[in-house]
Amino acid sequence: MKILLSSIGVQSGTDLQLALYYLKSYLVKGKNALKPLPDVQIRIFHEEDTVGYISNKILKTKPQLIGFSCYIWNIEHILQVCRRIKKADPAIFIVLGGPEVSPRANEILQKEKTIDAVVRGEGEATFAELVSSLGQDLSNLGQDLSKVCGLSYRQGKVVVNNPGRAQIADLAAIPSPYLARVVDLKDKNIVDLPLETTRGCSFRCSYCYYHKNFPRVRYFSLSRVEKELKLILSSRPKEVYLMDATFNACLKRAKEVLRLFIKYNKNSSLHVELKAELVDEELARLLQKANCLNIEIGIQSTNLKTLRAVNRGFNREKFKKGIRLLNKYNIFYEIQLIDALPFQSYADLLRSLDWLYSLHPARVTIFPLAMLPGTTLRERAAGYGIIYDPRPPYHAQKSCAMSGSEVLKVKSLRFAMERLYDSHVFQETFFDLQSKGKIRFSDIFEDWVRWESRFKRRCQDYPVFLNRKSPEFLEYTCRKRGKFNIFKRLLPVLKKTLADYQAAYYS
Ligand code: B12
Ligand code: SF4
Repeated sequence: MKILLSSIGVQSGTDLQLALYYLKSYLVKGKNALKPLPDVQIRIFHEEDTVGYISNKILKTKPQLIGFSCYIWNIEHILQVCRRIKKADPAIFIVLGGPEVSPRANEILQKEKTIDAVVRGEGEATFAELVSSLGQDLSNLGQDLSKVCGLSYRQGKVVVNNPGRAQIADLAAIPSPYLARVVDLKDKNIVDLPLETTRGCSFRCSYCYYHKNFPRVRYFSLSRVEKELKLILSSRPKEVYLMDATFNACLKRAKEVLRLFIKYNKNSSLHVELKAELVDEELARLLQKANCLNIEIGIQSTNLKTLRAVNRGFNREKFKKGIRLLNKYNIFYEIQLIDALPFQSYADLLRSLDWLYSLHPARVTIFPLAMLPGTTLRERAAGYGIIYDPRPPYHAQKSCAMSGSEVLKVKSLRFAMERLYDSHVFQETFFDLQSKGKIRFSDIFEDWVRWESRFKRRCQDYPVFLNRKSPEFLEYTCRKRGKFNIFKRLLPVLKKTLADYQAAYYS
């Protein structure tokens, strides 16, 4: 059978969609490989590619079955491509899989007559059984698919949802796409490489879907991880992106993986998601040595009522200690908050910012709350007064605690954080305003949001324009807070930073 596995990537994402390579490895390599071997190609598109372009490219490969990997960022685009493809060639069997469609399988099959089946949850075994049930050249099409656990499909006008499938007990059953040479590491278009060292999450955050797809934590053996790292690092990718939910959930293992990374690293950087509370001195040192340049730390909120409502733990003192250690080793990381979570008011967000910036973080950002299909929070949305866009990315528009205009204001706040902190031009002045002028960080941001709203200019060099205007903002906030003497004290420092910045970037 001729199979095409495809997806549409997101600009900020990885060049390689790991899910598709796992599916292919499982079909054609290892002990579960199908006989006779199907012809499996992988083709990944970009978000800027048009529906026409993608459909034409796919149709040219003359597939009999297409499997699309679906996420919040590509589902709408993929459904349009499916409609175009099915219109051009109704004989092609189209299967969807991925975290966006797993919880929506029934709804999608009801609405989209172009989709023949949806694989729910972990894909490798279900997809292989589906392909094998359909038979060589789709010769068994119309056969009974009711035995394929984890599959939803249309039989005539009825949508059938088969029982779910238990997760693969031993991850060794899935051949590594790297070690099995399914990934072409010489491909110059692949500059960053994704890798799973574990699958699943033991936490149960109510806004998250990942733990629903993979409820139990399973580990790939360390010897396999070592072989994978040795191989992929020898191809000198720019970055290795670990897909593990909380990389340091098991501290001992995280350190072992870092040691392996350090051992084989030639010149790559590492990307991980961490829990700050679980960072100790040795981990921080290893992260630095491993050239870990991209660390995501989800805190989501510092409001205990909010955290309880979304089923997340938080230990303020341990968090502070973890951040101090990352700072001590000069490691770059991003602390992530989410805006309209249950009980989280705009004022709560500002309080969180006051506390987080007092830790001198590398970077803080606020994400919009996405009410993901299949999550507990989405089921309970009404109870928290959360109104959200029914279309992806399902952003919350308001809640009992945060009004619609406050949700919109968070966007401006996020921009203020970028300009006043992340860009570094104002960072020193920002800390001085707080320590010498006794102005709260959150008041500085609030003043900036009001001050910035007067400018109509939104051209490409707007950030440069705002940098130039930053002394005016300093005066504005100092006057507003009755601290004009502080303005006079801080102005020379800001002017010098601006001059240095301009010299560095425009000389
Ligand atoms: C890497 C990543 C990203 C990358 C991009 C991904 C990429 N490859 O380029 C970045 C950082 C950009 C990103 C961003 C976001 N992400 Co993200 N991300 C991930 C992450 C960590 C890894 C995805 C992955 O490859 N996993 C490994 C593969 C093997 O697992 P899988 O994708 O689930 O695939 C398995 C099954 O789903 C199934 N399957 C998948 N595809 C197919 C196809 C077929 C045909 C079949 C049969 C089966 C099948 O089989 C696979 C193997 O078992 C996941 C969490 C996770 N660890 O999975 C979240 C995740 C995908 N992200 C999520 C979200 C919500 C986001 C954001 C909205 C978060 C935000 N803060 O704003 C943004 C959106 C970006 C945007 N611009 O719209 C959600 C998606 C939920 C959904 N409905 O799609 C996830 C699941 C995390 C979560 N909390 O629930 N993300
Ligand atoms: S948000 Fe992260 S820690 Fe929480 S359940 Fe999802 S993957 Fe696990």
